[in-house]
Amino acid sequence: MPNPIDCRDGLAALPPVLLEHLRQADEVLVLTGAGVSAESGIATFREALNGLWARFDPAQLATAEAFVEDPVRVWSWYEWRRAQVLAAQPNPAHRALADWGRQHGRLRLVTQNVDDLHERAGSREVIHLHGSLHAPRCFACARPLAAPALPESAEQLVAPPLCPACGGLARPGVVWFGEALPAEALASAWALAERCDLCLVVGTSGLVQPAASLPGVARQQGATVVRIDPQPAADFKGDWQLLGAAGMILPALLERL
Ligand code: BV8
Repeated sequence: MPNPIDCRDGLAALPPVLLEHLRQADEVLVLTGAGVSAESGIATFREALNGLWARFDPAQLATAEAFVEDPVRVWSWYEWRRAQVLAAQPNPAHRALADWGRQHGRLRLVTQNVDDLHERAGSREVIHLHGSLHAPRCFACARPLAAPALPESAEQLVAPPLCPACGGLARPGVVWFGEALPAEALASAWALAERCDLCLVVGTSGLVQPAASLPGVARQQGATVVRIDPQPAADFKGDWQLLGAAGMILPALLERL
């Protein structure tokens, strides 16, 4: 694997052969993580805990067990995150991916994120592997529920609303650790990884399975795998690592295609 390419000051160091791969790609899979929303002011998953939440580990809050143990704490954490997303705007990374999708036609976006910033930037048919902050459902009967009005203060503890049909507690419409991913979303993402010829991995630490296996599936069948992140990944098994912020690199790449 070639050394990471420092793109923090622009793409001058980009090898022409990489640009050719990007220009010639027939079918593009883009896998995004929390880093693509970082420049919209949304704390990444492993930073998603400041202020009131600083003393919690996200993986301890993002579980059904944590919700059963303390529904108010878990629901309040998600409402705090949902308020952040509603107050945020898509950033140049989201917009560049939406533009690329419109121009290319055979680019599919698979995200681990639970925000709707890709859609608000104009991306279509986004595959959400880990659900959405905007789609609560009943914890007991799984009926979809309307998202309630947000609490006054971003750090206010609020109780989850009750399901009008069965009286169960509302839960966030996200996939918690230990829960299965939506079967259709995972199957679509897997099929894309098995047939794409370019896989862009943007803003993810690659720690969470099964999403983290998708780039390896793409590489296995011969796709070119390009990672975009300010931090290099020592265990990255793809072809190119571009070091820098997605909000700078993606628009600059798009200009060169
Ligand atoms: C499953 C939704 C099986 C919730 C998330 C023991 C028990 C059970 C399961 C397991 C276990 N051990 C392992 C597992 C599997 C487990 C797992 O992978 N655990 C990990 C921690 C080891 N996976 C699961 O549990 C999955 N389910 O396996 O089910 C099953 C099967 C059948 C039937 C029943 C069960 C479910 C995983 C989904 C968990 N839910 N999110 C919520 O959001 O609260 S995952 C959560 O972390 C996020 O959604 C995100 O998807 C994921 C990874 O985070 P990242 O997006 O990568 O964010 P992170 O902060 O880590 O990194 C940000 C990156 O951005 C960094 O690299 C940073 O440098 C970069 N960055 C920063 N700024 C920028 C930038 N990049 C570009 N530009 C910038 N400006």
